[in-house]
Amino acid sequence: GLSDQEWQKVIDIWGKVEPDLPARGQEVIISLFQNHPETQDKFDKFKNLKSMDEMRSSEELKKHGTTVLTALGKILKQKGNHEAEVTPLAQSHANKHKIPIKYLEFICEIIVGIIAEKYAADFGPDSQAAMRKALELFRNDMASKYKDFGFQG
Ligand code: HNN
Repeated sequence: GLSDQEWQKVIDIWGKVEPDLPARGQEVIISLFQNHPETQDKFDKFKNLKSMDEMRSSEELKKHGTTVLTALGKILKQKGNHEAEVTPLAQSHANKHKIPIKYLEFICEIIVGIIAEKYAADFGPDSQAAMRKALELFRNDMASKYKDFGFQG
């Protein structure tokens, strides 16, 4: 797990990101689709978006980015006691959306990269390491739930 200090770093940086969730969420989803096109195929509602322009002007995509980062923020704020948040998410992402754990790795890496780019002054090496640990914990717990549900992930 993470130390109290590490969790504090995670909470602090998330506090900087939070006022900009729609913008950051949009960037995260677009970067995910651009760098890992196979992830876009998991969304019926976004399959039709081809060009960068179409992605940027999709209010639906921006809204989904906000949804994803809001869900992630709620999880991070639980500081590891996130069973109540993670279980339903693992359930839908395994059984309904069929999202491999690999895709969670992709998005976590993109999230760290975008925070580093946009909040460099507040996201030093220690904060970055703490955030990586928190995201890894989230992924591990998702993976363990996936197993319970019999989804290979
Ligand atoms: O659980 C649900 O189905 C509710 C909608 C939702 C939420 C709250 C989804 C979601 C959907 C349904 C979208 C809809 O119908 O509006 C789909 C198709 N996700 C996906 C697909 C892929 C996906 Mn995710 N999500 N999500 C959330 C919340 C959070 C969330 N999702 C994630 C990844 C990496 C992928 C693969 C492309 C993802 C993450 C990392 C998070 C943050 C905890």
